[in-house]
Amino acid sequence: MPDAAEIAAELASAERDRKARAPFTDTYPDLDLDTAYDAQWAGVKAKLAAGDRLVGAKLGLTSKVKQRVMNVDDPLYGWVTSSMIAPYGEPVDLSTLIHPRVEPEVAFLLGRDVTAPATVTSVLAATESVFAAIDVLDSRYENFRFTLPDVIADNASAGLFLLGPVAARPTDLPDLRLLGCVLRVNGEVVATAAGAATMGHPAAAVAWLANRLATRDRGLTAGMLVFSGGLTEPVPLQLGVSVAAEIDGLGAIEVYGR
Ligand code: OOG
Ligand code: MG
Repeated sequence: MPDAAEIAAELASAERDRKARAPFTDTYPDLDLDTAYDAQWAGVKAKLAAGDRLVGAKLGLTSKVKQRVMNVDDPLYGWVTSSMIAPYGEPVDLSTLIHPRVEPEVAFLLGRDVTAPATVTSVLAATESVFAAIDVLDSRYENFRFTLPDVIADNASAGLFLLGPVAARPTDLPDLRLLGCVLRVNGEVVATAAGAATMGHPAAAVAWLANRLATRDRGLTAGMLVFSGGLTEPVPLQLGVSVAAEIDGLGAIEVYGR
C-alpha cells in the first residue's frame, strides 16, 4: 500500500504530464479516508511550497445529482489555491487540463471564521458575500472513475474556478434554498437547479465542511472562499463549447476553452 506522500507524488505527476491514471483503490481497496486526506494535504502543501497561496476550500458531491452521476454517496472536500483561480473573462487553456468538466456552484466569501459546531445560521452570519461560480473539474483518474478515497486524495478533482461578476450579501438575496440556477451549453438549457440541491441549503454544505474540518483540527477562516458544490450534473468543456451558468440575483458566468 503506498503511503500518503507516494499517492500525492503520483497524482502530481499525472497532473503535470496531463495523463489520467487508474484509481488507487483498483489495486488497494483498503485505502482509508484518513490516508486519502493526508495525501490530499501533501499535494496541496507541495503547491504552497511552489509559491501558491491557500485561497479557500471546495466541497464535492454535496448534491444528490452529483452523487448519482459520480457513483459516490458521500460528500468530501478539497483545498483551493491561488493558481486555481482562473483570470476573469479569459478562455480556459484546454492544453493545461486533462479532460475538464464544468458545473455551477454558489461560492461563499467568509468575513469571519466559521467555528464548529457550525450551522446554516452561523455560516450565513460569517459570510461577507456570495457569488455565482463555475467549478472546472479535472480528475487525475481515467474517465472520472474513482471511489471516495481516490477522489479525496485527488483534491476533489480540483482544476480551476471562475467567479461571477456579482458579490451579494446573503441578506440581500431571497432564501438561498430557492436560488434558481440555469445551465446552458452553446445557448441551450441543459440543466436547472435550485440552491437546495446542495444538502438542502448552500450554507448547510459550508457548515458540514466546518464541522468535518474540526475533526482534523482545521477550520474555515475569515477571507476564505468556499465553493459549496455542484448544483447540477457537470458538462464536458471542449473546444467550440461555451457553458454559461445563471444564478438568481448573482448574474451570469460563461466559460469556454481555447
Ligand atoms: C468530484 C468533485 C465533486 C462537486 O461539486 O460535486 C465536486 C468530481 O465530480 O469529479 O466538485
Ligand atoms: Mg464542484
